[in-house]
Amino acid sequence: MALDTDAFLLVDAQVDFFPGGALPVPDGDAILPVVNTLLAACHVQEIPVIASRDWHPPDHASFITQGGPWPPHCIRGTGGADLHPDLDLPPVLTLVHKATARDRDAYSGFEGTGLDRNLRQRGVQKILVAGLALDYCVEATCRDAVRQGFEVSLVLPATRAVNVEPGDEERAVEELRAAGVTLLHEVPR
Ligand code: VGL
Ligand code: ZN
Repeated sequence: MALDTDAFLLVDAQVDFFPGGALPVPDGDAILPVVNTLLAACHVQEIPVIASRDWHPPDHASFITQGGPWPPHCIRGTGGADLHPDLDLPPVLTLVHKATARDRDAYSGFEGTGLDRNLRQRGVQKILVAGLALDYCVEATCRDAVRQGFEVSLVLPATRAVNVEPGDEERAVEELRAAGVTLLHEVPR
């Protein structure tokens, strides 16, 4: 089976969100081979790849040091904000930077990035989504994509949840299903 999509959106697959990083998603490493399989299929089928990056200033409002909920992570320009080095990224990659302003957080890759316009300009209707973290930025990005009128499929083996509270993952999956996101339990290829 070929990938039935117009674009692949890889959400925040950054060093800080993998085990050993500043805000590690448990078992996050498990997505790497799956995402690489998807990237290979995109290459063969000439499907555009967009990667979002959480891209915070050093004193971002979401950091514990500023009274926010998260340990400092994905500080713009640092190694922790890089995409994971084991990703087989394509030579042409569209990067989207979000949550770049000090005073406000943004979980969705559509928030203040122009991603919506970028996708529409390319005639994209269907989006395939993967990345970290399922219960935060992946969820928010999928919801916004649906809201903007895109057909959204989420590749479950290519995402993992932080699970700050037990059950967050199940809640996120159920809410995405209810929002109209197609949940793929296997890697389409
Ligand atoms: C994220 C928490 C804080 C994410 C970003 O990418 O899911 N989570 N910043
Ligand atoms: Zn963040």
